[in-house]
Amino acid sequence: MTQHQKTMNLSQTIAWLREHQDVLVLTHARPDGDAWGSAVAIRRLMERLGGSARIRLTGWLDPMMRELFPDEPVTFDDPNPPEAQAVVVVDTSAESQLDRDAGFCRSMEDRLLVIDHHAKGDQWAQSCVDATLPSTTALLAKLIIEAGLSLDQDLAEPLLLGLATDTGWFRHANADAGAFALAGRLIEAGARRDRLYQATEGAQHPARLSLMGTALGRLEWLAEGQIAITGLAHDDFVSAGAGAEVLAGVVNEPLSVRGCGVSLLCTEVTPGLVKVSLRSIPDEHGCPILDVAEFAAQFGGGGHRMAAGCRVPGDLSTAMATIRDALMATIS
Ligand SMILES: [Mn+2]
Repeated sequence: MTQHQKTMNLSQTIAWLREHQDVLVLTHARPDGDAWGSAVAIRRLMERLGGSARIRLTGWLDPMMRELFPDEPVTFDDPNPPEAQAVVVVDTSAESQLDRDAGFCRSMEDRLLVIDHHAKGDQWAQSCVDATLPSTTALLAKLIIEAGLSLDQDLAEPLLLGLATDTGWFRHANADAGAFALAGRLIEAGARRDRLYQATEGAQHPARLSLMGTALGRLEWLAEGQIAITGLAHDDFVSAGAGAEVLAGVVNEPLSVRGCGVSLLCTEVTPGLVKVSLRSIPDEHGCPILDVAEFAAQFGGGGHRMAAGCRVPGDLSTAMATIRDALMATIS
């Protein structure tokens, strides 16, 4: 993973999009609200620019999120290798997050464009990355405006989905003045925030509460309560009858405790492989006590300063011991 050096500006990116037809839109495996919103928005943008695009997803997409845009042409977990004249990858530039499409993307690199807002990722021949923005959809909004298109409901709604979910519905530190200004513009353009909120926050799986209860019951506090860590083992998921997809946002819960600045949630969905989600919030000086993206990079992961992820091999207790040791070594 390397820091992005130079990327295409908005007008170069629009020019690239205008030049390419029959575009396949990819995003990271198990798309979240920003990934799905970005995929829908770029597909609709391509259509406005006179091209055509279709979306290919891998992993799992929340059915409620799918239902927000039910008419979008999407292939899901298609085992056949994709075919396309050109490719746009949204909301990630990390090869590892592209799962089994990573090799395909490298083979298409001369006809591939990455549009992303993550500070760390892999280098690509063509990319438009702005890590100062709270969501990939915020970058797409800039592109749409740059292209001289008006924001209408069809474009604004998927854009607001990504902006709202990546900012934790405007609660996280990345919900800056620009995020609120863009939200106002999108709502003015017809984006229905109540519909988006209901689909993302008001439609949880019952297993979420039982897994969350187990995870919160096991919370460990490190560094005098500044760091919270907990985990769920493979057996926990088996008995709950659900996977980690029902746990979105649960990692943030310990951050509601006074003095807690970092939270880690370890999940062993696949036996012997533990996925770690990391979150941090700024202290009184505006700095997180731990740059979680930097920490996750030790394990080949990545993300933002305040939200990151990585994978650690081993069963839950082995992986958590590894993480605990690394945490203590990092903050001491
Ligand atoms: Mn994002």
